[in-house]
Amino acid sequence: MRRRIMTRRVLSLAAAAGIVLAALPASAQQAVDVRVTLSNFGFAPEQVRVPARQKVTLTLVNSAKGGHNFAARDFFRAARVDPADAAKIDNGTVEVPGHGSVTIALTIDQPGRYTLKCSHFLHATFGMTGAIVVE
Ligand SMILES: [Cu+2]
Repeated sequence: MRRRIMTRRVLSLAAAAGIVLAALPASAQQAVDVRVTLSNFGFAPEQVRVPARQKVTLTLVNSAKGGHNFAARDFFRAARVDPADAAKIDNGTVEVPGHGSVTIALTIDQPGRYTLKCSHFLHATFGMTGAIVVE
C-alpha cells in the first residue's frame, strides 16, 4: 500500500518535470553545432553561418599536417564565450594544431558579418580567409 503511494508520487514528479522541459524554448535545451574545417589553405565552409542568440558549439578541425588558426577578433569580442573555453582564445585567435581540433561553446547576440582569416605567415595571402555570418 505504502509502496503504491510512493510509485504514484514518483510518476507525478516525472510528469511535472516533463512539462517543465517542454515549456523551455529550444535554444535553452541544446546547442547548435557549427563545424569548420581548416586546411592548406582555406576554411570550409568559407562563409560560416552562426545563429544569433542561441548556444553554439563551435568545432574547429584542422585536416592539415601543419598548424592553422581561426582569427576572428571582432566575432570573439562580440560573443559570450563559455568561461571554460576562454583560455583557448588569445587575442581573438584560436590556434588549431595539425590534425587537431578545438571546441568552443559560445553565444553571440549581435547579427552581422565578421571577418575570418588564418594569421599564420602568408596563409591569408594563399587564400585562407572567410567570414562568419551571424543571423
Ligand atoms: Cu593557416
